[in-house]
This record gives sequence, C-alpha cells and structure tokens, in this order.
Amino acid sequence: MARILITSAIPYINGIKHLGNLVGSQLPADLYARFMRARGHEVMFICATDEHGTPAELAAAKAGLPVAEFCAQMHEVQADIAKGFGLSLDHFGRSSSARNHRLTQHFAGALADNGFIEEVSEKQVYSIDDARFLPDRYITGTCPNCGYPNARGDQCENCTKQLDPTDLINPRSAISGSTNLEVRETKHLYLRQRALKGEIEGWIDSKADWPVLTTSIAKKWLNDGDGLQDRGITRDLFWGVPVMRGDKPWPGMEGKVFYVWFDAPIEYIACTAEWADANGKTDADWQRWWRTDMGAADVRYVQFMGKDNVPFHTLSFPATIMGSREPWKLVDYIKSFNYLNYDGGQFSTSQGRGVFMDQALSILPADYWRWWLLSHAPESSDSEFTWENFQSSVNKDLADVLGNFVSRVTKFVAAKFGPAVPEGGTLDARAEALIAELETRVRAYEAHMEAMEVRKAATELRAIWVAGNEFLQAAAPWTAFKTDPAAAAAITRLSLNLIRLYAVLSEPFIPKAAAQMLRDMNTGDRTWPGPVAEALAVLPAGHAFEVPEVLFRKITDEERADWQQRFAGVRT
Ligand code: B3M
Ligand code: ZN
Repeated sequence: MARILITSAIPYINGIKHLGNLVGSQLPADLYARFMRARGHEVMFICATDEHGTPAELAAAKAGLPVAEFCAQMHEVQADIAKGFGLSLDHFGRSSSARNHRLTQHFAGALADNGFIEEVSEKQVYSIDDARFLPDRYITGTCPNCGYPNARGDQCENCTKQLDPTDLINPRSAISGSTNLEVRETKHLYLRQRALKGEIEGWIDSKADWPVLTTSIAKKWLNDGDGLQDRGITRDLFWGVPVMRGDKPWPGMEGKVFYVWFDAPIEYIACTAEWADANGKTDADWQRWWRTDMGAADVRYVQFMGKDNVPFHTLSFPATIMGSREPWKLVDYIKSFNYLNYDGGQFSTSQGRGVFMDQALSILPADYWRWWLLSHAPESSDSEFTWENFQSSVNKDLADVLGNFVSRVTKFVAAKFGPAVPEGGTLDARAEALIAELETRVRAYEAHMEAMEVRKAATELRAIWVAGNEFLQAAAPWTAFKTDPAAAAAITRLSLNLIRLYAVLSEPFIPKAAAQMLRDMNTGDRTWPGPVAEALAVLPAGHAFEVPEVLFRKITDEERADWQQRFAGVRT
C-alpha cells in the first residue's frame, strides 16, 4: 500500500468555475484519488479556495460586500458545488486560514534567513483617480509578448506569460478604466529565483517521466531570454497575508501583504493542516504527508492543473520550498491540461461565456458531466465542448451501452427467474471469450489510470461496457431460455456479476451511478478485480437484487436545442 498526496489547483474565490476549469484540475484529480483509494492506497486529496489577491478584492467590490464576508460566502458556494460534482476531497480549505497565514509568513522568514529575499525599491503603477497602486489584475492592457489586448498585469491569459504591470502596453485601471496613471516608487520583497535556477533546472531535468506539456512549459519559462526572473512576492493591497518575517514584524513592510501566488501554493500544505484541525488530528498527522523528516519521504505527490498554472508550480513554488532549506515534500508528478473550448469559442470567466459548474448541475446530474468531460479531457491538445457531442456521448455511452445493459439484464432475470441470481448451467465458449477479453481490457484500463491517461482510460472503460453489451446481444438469453433455461441462467448469472464489476471499475468516473448499481445488486463488495473470472463469481446463485430505476436517461433533441440557446450568450 502506497501513500498518495493529490492536490488540485485551488480555484479563485472570485466566481464559480466553468467546466473548462473543472476538467483541467479538480475533476481529473478526483478521478485519480478515487482510483487510488479503490486500489487500496492511502490517499490525501486536497483542494481549497484561493482567496487573496486582486481577483478577490475586485469581485467583492463588485458584489458590494466586505472582502472577508464575500470570501466566506463564496467558499460555501464553491464547497457545495464541489460536493455536487462528487469531488471526494479529504478537505476543502481556505487560503485565508490562520494556518496559511502562519505558514506563508514562516516560509518568507526562512527564505530571508537563507538569503533568498531581497528588498527592492521598485516602480509600480499608481492610479491618480483611484488614489492607489494598481498591482496585478487592477490593471489591464496589451500583452508585450503576443499583442493580446486584454492582458492582466500579472499574466497574459492568451500566451501564459507572467507579466509585471509596468510591462503592459496602453495600460488602464481595472477599477475605473482610468488611464490617468503614473509610476511611483514603492518597496517590495523579491524572491531571488535566479539564485535557485540551477537547482530548479536539475530537479526538472530529473523528472524524465513528466508529461511533455508540463516540461515544455517549465523549460520555456526557465530558459527563454528573460526566463526565470526574481519575482516580487509582496503587494500594496489591503487584503491578504500581512508581510511578517516568521512571527516578527518586517521593518519597512508595514501595511503590505504577500502576493497571492506566493501564499496560494503554500495553502496545499496549510490545507492539510486545516484537515488535521478539522478532524481532531495532531500536527504529526499532517506532517507525515509533507515533511520528509516526518514520514513524507515515501509519499507520492501528484498535482493537477491547467497549463496556465504550470509556471508557478514548476518554478515559483519549488523555489519557495527549495529556498526554505527545510525538508518539505516537492511534487513528484505534475499532470497538466490544455484548454477546453466552448462551442466555437473560449470558455471565459471574465466574459461569462460557457457553462458554469452550478448551471451544469441544475440541468443534469453530475455523472453525465463527469463522463463527458473526462472522456474528452484536453490532454494532448485543446478540446471542444459542443452540445451535439455532449448529447451523443451521453446517449450512446451512458444510456445505450451501460444503462441499457443493466436494465436489460435485471428486467429479464426478474421476469423469468425472479429477482435473484439464477442457478444452474455452465459458462460456454462465448462467455470464456468475454472473460479473456475483459482480462486484457481491465489490465489496460488500470495501466491508463495509473498513468493518468484520462482519455485512454475512458476509451478502455467504454470498451469494457461495450464488450458486455455485445456478449449479451450474441448470447441472447431470452432465446436460450425457451429451449435451455440452464444456459440462460449461466449467461445472466455472469451478466449480473458484470453489473457489479462495472460499478467497481466505473466508480472513479461516475460515482453516483456506480453506488446505485451496487445498491441495486445488493452488495457492498467494491473489491478491485484481481483475475476477472473471480471477480465475475462474487455474486452467488440465489443472491437477491433489485431492478434499478433508469440509470441514465437520454437527452432529447428539444433539450439540446434549448440548452444550446440558453447558454449561447453571456452569463450576467
Ligand atoms: N487560483 C488559478 C485559477 O483559479 C489559481 C490556481 C492557484 S493554484 C495554487 O484558475
Ligand atoms: Zn500574451
């Protein structure tokens, strides 16, 4: 049994995430966590809301709420939605927690003690009309790298380049739109990432097994001309973790806060401490996940995120950890994702374009979305959500293949034999061939899941469902029953066992349907299959079951057209 630490990029508090965000972080992380638990490993699956920085302040101002109150409310909203999607988090924390305040200040202190912090007097954009500095997202303008006209002061969402507000061409205030800006002197702390470049590079080079998407982005920002820059880790903002050197005041830094991207990844650690606090555990209980001197040396740590978050996780956060010279766990594997597009354009939070998590759940149960999103995960390239594709995948894979199999088998057996696993007969050559095929497919499915090849895993799972359906069609127990009821009994005994096996295998993708299938099969046996022949003999003759209600319903053309229209515009 291994110990596996899984973190998903922590969603900003400023609004409800769209399906593109979900499929690039929380959802595949959940898939992996569920699979690893099913295999008997000890899993810690962590996510939180990212509550600091300009996005939080701007959104709170828009909502007319004090920022702390806005964050508390939005955290609850996001926690409910996460639950609605079946995300099996061990803890959903908050980056504004006391734990994260202390830990962030601790890291800054350790970095300073080791000479990796520099105080820099720098020029920041000041808005005369707004009477304040405009860090990060308080300012927008044209990206100097790619020319995108709506780049934010911290990063261009078009080309993923990390920016400084003074880099922007034609800058304007995000609060007032004012261009009445000037550059003023202000003092900030810089993390000397450049001094750690060799170490970071050596570490990235040692990760030969990382996905190309992850390493290519990391190397790009490491080596491109102005590659790894020292970065400001403090801001002139009101909301955030106050700048302290450990638990001591930091002279000259009064009234400033740490930059959101400095404290956000530290929340992965702090959140695990929040988990311990919330569950009556000790510090040693969370430290065994994070401190290599406390047992974390044999933890495997996997992160999930969209490609725009890769630079921070391959360069900045590792620099924080390495520069602390303390034995914190570094990530072992980073699974990153491309973008999911929406119906011929982009999903966009700022523009309210696409389907958002709450809206999705209001029209269909989570499993429908989970299946489509995961089976179309943007792994090797961007992928696209269209309503036609969504309708046809759900109707074919879930309703026609899996749902139909379950319903045909259970209804037939209940009608002809009564609602229990039938007795008699032996497996024929066709059944043996099915078992052999499933043996190969189940092992392939496991391998794809281990490797976090999400689409390949989904394809294999679908093939596993299809194999059962084709077997049932060819074996035709309804025909056999007329002449040879024992043969029909053997076929359906195998098929009822297949339902249980499907529930176990499918649980990481469609947990609610899987739970219903197990309930209907009247079993709590969710043992991951060893040899398939054994897994298909778990439910013995005489074992009672229930005929399920419809597992998956079909999406009608009218619904599709209706939703297509309803979600064509912009969310207000
Ligand atoms: N909050 C990005 C986002 O919500 C950002 C990730 C932080 S991971 C430490 O899209
Ligand atoms: Zn750009």
